[in-house]
Amino acid sequence: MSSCINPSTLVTSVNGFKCLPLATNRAAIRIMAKNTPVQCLVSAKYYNLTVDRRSANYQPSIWDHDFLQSLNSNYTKIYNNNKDYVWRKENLYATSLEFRLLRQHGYPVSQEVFNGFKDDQGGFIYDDFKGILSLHEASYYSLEGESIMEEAWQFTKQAKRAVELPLHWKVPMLEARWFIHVYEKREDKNHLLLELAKLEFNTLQAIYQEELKDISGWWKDTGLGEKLSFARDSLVASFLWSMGIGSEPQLAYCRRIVTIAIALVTVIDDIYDVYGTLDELELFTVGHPLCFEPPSGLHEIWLGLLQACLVEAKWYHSKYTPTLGEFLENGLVSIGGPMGTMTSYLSGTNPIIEKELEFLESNQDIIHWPFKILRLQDDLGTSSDEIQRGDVPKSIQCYMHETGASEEAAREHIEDMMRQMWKKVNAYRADKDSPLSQNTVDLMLNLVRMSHVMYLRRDGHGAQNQETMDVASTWLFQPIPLEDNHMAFTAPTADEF
Ligand code: LA6
Ligand code: MN
Ligand code: MN
Ligand code: MN
Ligand code: MN
Repeated sequence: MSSCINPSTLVTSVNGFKCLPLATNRAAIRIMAKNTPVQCLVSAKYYNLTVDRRSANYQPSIWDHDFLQSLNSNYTKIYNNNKDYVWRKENLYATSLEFRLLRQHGYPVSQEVFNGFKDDQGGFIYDDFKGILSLHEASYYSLEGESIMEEAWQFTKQAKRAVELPLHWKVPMLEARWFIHVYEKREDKNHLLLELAKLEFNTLQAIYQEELKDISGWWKDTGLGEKLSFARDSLVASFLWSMGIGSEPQLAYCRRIVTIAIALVTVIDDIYDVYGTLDELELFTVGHPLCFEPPSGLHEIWLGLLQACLVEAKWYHSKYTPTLGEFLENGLVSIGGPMGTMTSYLSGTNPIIEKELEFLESNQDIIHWPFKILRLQDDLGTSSDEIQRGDVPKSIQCYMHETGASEEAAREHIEDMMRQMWKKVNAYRADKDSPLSQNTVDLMLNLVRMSHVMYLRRDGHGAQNQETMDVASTWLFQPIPLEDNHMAFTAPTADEF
């Protein structure tokens, strides 16, 4: 029996204090209740017999019943006694940890412990990341109907989202859509501001929709989507890229040209990757001006792209695995870095500046960094499928081949490479002596940012997956519902501003 209630197996540590857990305690009491009566029974059958018995002269217990009942330790079931709300208010990390551990071990603890961290607007007060992380973990122990815990999860989800992809790597307009969604939930929101933001978003979306209808007509006329059954029909995805690269309403022409370029380069890439024989591809590369006619000035850029695709096809057919460095120098061209940048610059800048154009054409290492990020991000999202269907080794496989690293380690290394490359891009962005204007740098960086959106853990460009449909739906197809009383919306007077 004693092994059932061995105290050393029952004592649990909560916040550094030892205490008996409630549930186990009850179990021990049940066991004792079942066993002790057997020992206390005296049978009537032997009542009158005189028996010589030994005595150990045991003294009555020095701890009588009343004494035992009077026991009252400050450390008993400590979670109920801890009313130190000042300490709580100051330490979201410790409160969340306490909450999570108590619930993990089956103790009742109220969501009200977080009340001290709520501000007047219903948000959470925090001053460090550890606190948010701890609150996020705690929120997974919530029960149905616990609104504070639900708010805690919603709140920390935003932090999780921020860690997944930083603001600096996000496309500004897509982020605005998310922020409207978050801001709308705030109790202290400015209704007028919110309504204006929604109207602006919806108006821009309506402009995009008209443009897309128009380009879709052009695309249908080329017949490329239907005739080339082996190739991806990426018109809508290509249009999303163009929206990210040039969001402003006045950049309609830029969006049109960029969409066409990306839809075409996607088809061409499939010709090189999956369809053409090596002989056909060599002919196609040399004779490409016969196949389609890019505006003069873009000839060189397109030729460079086709040549880079051909290099990859040759590597594939000869079963050659380049080093990561070798792959990247070629891969930044085959992914369309220079082509995408030049196309968006020429179609989205007015007037075109000779000095800028020369710099973009100069093919210097300094403008290779954003293109390398584009290539690395594409590989992170697409290379699992590519290797499966047969394709040239991409960054991940080149690095694995070069260093013997596992795929997981290679992916981690490549994510770190992207972050290091962004440091180069940041330095370039801040360089006052750069020949590129802020607008031009933004076009280029938004191309990179779109790659983070499209290829975050998946192939959002080529495979028509749920994530891309969600992006298309929230950004391009679904207007944001206005507030119920939007009919009462009237333009503010000058005084109100
Ligand atoms: C990427 O596909 C592709 F085709 C694009 C058009 C990406 C977008 C290009 C821009 C924005 P895939 P590969 C210029 O992953 O074969 O098949 O180079 O490209 O890895
Ligand atoms: Mn491809
Ligand atoms: Mn390719
Ligand atoms: Mn280079
Ligand atoms: Mn790819």
